[in-house]
Amino acid sequence: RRLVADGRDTLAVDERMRTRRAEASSTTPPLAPDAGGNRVVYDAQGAEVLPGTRVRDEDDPPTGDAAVDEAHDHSGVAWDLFADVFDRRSVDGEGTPLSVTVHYGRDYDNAFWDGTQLVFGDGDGQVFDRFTKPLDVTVHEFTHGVTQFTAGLTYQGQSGALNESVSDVFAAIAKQRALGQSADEADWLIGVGLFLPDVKATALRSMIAPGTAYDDPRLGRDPQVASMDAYVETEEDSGGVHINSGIPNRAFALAAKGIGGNSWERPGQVWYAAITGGGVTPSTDFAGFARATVDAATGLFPDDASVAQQVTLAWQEVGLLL
Ligand code: ASN
Ligand code: ZN
Repeated sequence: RRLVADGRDTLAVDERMRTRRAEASSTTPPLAPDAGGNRVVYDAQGAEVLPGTRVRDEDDPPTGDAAVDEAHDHSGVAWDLFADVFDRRSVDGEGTPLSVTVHYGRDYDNAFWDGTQLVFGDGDGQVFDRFTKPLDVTVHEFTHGVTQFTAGLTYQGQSGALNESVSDVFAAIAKQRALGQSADEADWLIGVGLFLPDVKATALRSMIAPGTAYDDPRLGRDPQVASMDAYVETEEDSGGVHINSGIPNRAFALAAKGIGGNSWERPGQVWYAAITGGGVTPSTDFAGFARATVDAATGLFPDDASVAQQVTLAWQEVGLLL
């Protein structure tokens, strides 16, 4: 399906979107069967060479390869989240086809956005299962693409931790929307299902309780921090981008719960407006990002001051805007 990209008639597109919304409000299937816009999945066949061999186009049927089919389905959910909820087509907002490579490397324990495409390892089969398996991991990586084309947050220190956090925020939003869970019903975990069963890990990260996702001899303990008083200064991990992202992650989870309802509605609109509205730039720090979200909340909901108030309270809870 080549949505808007090749200019196919928009009536048909509108009709499909309406159908999808109706389905979501009634039975809320975890994955809409017609998810996605214009995806191309490639197979690296265990090499670390990109993009690899083209194996599944947008309109092709399932291949029977779990990683290929999960990558197709989950990147479709990411595409649809941004298209249907935030009116954004693909990572660049221009509907550019999305390339996704699976079976990258051998026992490869990661997934990433390389600046142009998504890439997924198969995991080592001892600790990590396939990185295509959890929906939210794919949405996290997709959102790195969105951030690159919008706020452009530099992947180092506080701006890097914000880049990481924005990816977790939209990952959580996508998961909650797929499950039909409100902010209060959600588990706020990222990467459930990524770890193999005997690993002492519930997930990769917890947005509501950063630092509590795992504690296993093979992994160590979840190093994420939950507030500014615990901010970690380090040279590793691009200045602790996956550690300090716990701080803005928790701010979003608290804001969403404080605002109430579904995270993909008012809270998601506020965070999306912040990253696309010009108030967040490549060098924005935590305090600047916090102000941008409060400004976005005020701008989007001028008649309901409680939204900006809940956003402010959430940031104060993690040690910002004090
Ligand atoms: N999975 C990691 C991430 O998206 C890969 C990386 O970029 N370090 O944050
Ligand atoms: Zn990331």
